[in-house]
Amino acid sequence: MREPISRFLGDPEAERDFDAASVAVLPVPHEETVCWVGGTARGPEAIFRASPHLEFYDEQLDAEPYKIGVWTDRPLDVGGGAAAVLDRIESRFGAHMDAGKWVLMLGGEHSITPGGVRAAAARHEGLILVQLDAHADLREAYEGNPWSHACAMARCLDHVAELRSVGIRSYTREEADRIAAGIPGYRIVHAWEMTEKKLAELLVGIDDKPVYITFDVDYFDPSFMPATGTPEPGGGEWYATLELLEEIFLRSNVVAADIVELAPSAGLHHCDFSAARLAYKMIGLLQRKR
Ligand SMILES: [Mn+2]
Repeated sequence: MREPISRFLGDPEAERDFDAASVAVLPVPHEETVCWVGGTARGPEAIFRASPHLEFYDEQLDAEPYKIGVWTDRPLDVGGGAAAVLDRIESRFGAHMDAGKWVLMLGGEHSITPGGVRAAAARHEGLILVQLDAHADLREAYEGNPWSHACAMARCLDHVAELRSVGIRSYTREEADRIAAGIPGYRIVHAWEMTEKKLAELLVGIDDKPVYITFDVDYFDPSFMPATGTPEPGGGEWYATLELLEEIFLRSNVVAADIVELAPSAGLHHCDFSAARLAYKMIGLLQRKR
């Protein structure tokens, strides 16, 4: 049994201490309301374990993103129920933002996102939430629980001015009715309509605005990312996704992000590696913007 790796990028030389770091990685191994296949509590650890095997040079960006300074927090205490966890996330996330850090939260299930969004929205007027996901997550409650991952975006809408959702390909009649009735500030690009034109429409009005990116890995096609609780066919592809992220980072002011719903599975270590690569790509895009 190998020792657990509790840091993103692992190698201490690839990190700086808290004061010198620009990025704070916040692991939140929260898993409570999963519907089918579990394992997201082990997501942060799996990403950490894969991350030292990344090439620290990014060949597309011609840069070494770790040089921005990446510090990893201790895993957040996820005891005491969802509401308590969200309060704890908001507090820790907010403290890192107040210390001038760009926060990257690693889940855990998607229900953690409202905690980070609350912290970011309190500090950035007019925050726009960009959601990459297979699921709309707009239920008011799921099995009586308003804090379920199936309600994550409904809870975020209480705090953000706008929500832009992309890659969506699964939701309920209730959510469809809600979308059809019109949600203020909401734009959706379904997975089957991810054309250049539609994606351009998705990003109208983001220029220079504060943005929080929530990245549910089930956004990706399950042929590429099978290690997630509810893998929906017909999802996003790697390079097109990087282009979309690049556009968002270049045009807006991305103030924080999260990557959620990785459910590490034996034999699918490429998924852990891909999630680590995604995290490192985001840090690289942040570094280039700065
Ligand atoms: Mn999802």
